[in-house]
Amino acid sequence: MMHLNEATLLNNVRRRYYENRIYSYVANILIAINPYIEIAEMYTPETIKKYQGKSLGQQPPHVFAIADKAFRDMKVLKQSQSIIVSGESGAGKTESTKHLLRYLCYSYGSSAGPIEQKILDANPVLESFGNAKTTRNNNSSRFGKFIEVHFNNKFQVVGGHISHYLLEKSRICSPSSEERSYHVFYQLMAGAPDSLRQKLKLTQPDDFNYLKTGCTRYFASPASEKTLSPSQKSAAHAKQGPLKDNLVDDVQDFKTLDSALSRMGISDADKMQIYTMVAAVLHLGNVEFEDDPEDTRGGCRAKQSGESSLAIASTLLGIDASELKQALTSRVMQSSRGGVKGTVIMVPLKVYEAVNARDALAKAIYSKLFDYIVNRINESIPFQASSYYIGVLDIAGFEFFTINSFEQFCINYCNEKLQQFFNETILKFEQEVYKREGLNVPEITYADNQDCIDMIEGKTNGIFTILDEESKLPKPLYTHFTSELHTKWPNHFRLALPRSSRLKAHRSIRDDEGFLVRHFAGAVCYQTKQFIEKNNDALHASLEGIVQESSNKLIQSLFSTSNTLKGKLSFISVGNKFKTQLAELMEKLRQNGTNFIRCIKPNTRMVHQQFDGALSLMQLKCSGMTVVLELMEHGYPIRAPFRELYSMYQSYLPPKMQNLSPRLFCEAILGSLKLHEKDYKFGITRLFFRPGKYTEFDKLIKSDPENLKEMIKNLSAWLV
Ligand code: AD9
Ligand code: MG
Repeated sequence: MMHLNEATLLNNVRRRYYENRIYSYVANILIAINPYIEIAEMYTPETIKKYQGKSLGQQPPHVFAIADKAFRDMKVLKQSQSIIVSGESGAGKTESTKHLLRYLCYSYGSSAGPIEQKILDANPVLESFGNAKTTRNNNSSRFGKFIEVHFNNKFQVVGGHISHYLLEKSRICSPSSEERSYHVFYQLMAGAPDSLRQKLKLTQPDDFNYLKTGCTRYFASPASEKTLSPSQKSAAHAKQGPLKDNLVDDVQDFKTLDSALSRMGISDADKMQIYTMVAAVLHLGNVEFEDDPEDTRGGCRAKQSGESSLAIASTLLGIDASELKQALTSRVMQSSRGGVKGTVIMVPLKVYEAVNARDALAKAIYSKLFDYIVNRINESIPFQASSYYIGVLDIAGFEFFTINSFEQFCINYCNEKLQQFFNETILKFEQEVYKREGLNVPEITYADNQDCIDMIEGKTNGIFTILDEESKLPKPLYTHFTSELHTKWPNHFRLALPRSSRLKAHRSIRDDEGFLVRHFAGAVCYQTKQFIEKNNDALHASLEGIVQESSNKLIQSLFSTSNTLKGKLSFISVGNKFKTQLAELMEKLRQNGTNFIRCIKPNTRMVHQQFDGALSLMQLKCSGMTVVLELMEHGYPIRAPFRELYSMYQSYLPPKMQNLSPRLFCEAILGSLKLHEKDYKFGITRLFFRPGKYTEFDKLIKSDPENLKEMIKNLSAWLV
């Protein structure tokens, strides 16, 4: 491109997108536009072969080219590599990740084939338990992951490792009306054999409180619909017919899940335990509560109508039904007077407290099950023989919705860190190119976001710390937390009150109900209402106690490692855990070589061949691409190897002048044109131009015959 700026970049990717050329490069960064259609020839084994061992640019831009670059860099530099895939929900991160893994396993697998199969099998398993239909994506990952493919010293795949981040828990108990809970719930109901469904007492999604707030339809392909039983079919059609998505099909996906689990070495008995936990969560959700008129202290009791669900849930969880009932409707506390521990007392819970306890238990079971599954996957792909690895990061991009809560806060914090890393890396890369090419260019600087990161993660007054401190108070209040925040960060550029004048959508938020953060990608207003609950992962002690004593071995082991102190109200901070995980991840990223893929969603309707310019530009901005452009603007953004320029312009010169070496050819031309010396620089292998100057150069030669004549005259003199 002759000019490199926001407008030309947008226009270029748009034109390419309409020609089904969904991949483009800016420097070494791959931009991938979601085509929303299978472009089959793009991912065939033949295409994979074309990219093997080729350097970037030898073949058209492709996600495979990035995978191969990472592999070659690992081999040559003897350094592990990361591929950071980012983009908003539905932009194509997970699909790109799958293509990367397939490429690596297919191209550089060892003779121990089953290992690669297991690495690839991890995907359907993770997607069953961690993906859901949302309004933005029918197969949306509700967790972040870093998948490492490990290689031995002969650079063959020997194993893998998955780290996962921030599974969205609110979805387990209350998916919103257009969305679904995690796929596995529907897959079990639509695809499990009758005997299994009977054993787990699973009927239809509509029969379960945790599913019926959301969209209860199955995903079905025309083929799989035939295998649904009549009752499932009528459930599926009850609202608006089965959901259609080429890539998601609940009946088929259950089969895929089940066989992937088996191939991973998970026994039938273990699989049964896993499915049992999933069903238990649903039955638990059907236990409802009402005020207990006989309780003088205003407590509640489980509703009669939910008795059978309570019985089923306790059987599945391996705990006694009456103990479960008691733990859900009351909490054990130890009175203490003057520091001396007194008697244990039972405090009855109000209806809303019992509901919270039930939901907390369901969330804890499901999220620990998810941890367990990731562990089992990791056990099946050990990597003792590893020398290096290529890690692929698939994590949500910057988010701002009408209402933003703790989840968005965590993900945007993560994106601040990744953005900082991106800037550092790209800047370093640019400067390395200049150095390698022997250009004497002064240091380039860029807008730093360290102040925003400090405000969020700082040890003493960081937002996470203030939140944790609030949670440790006897009566934590989100309004108090919010005021504390504003008191501790007065007049800070990054933090503001959510004034209605600033953000129309937040008119309903009072000053003590929220805060506004000016992130690198824009200002986001956070509603703090659920920050305290969402930041606390602990169960109350009585509940923790009974699950730890479950007769079900899996449940027992899932809860045994918990750091809850018996008999004490404990607090496990989600924010703090994420902060630590992220620090570990950043450490890995800093040690590795880095490659970036920016995924762009061309429209919100999830359709083929429709490019919304404003939407796409916004994403290019949020992914830091425009910062890259700015960065390059300060340097020499347009560069071309001498031999390339030679072949492009050779024909404009008289034949006797054409047999110069490419470098001499370039020097001769530049020397005879009237370009300012500041506008270009000669590197060792290529010519660098200041922004806009290449166009001038091109025009001088091509579109002005007088100029060309003059140049040739000068050139003759120059050559003499
Ligand atoms: V989320 O943050 O997990 O909600 P992702 O992961 O960014 O999101 P995903 O990869 O799941 O998005 O892509 C969304 C959908 O776009 C897929 O289900 C496909 O239907 C479609 N897609 C994405 N990339 C491609 C592609 N390269 N070719 C064809 C694609 N379809
Ligand atoms: Mg995804």
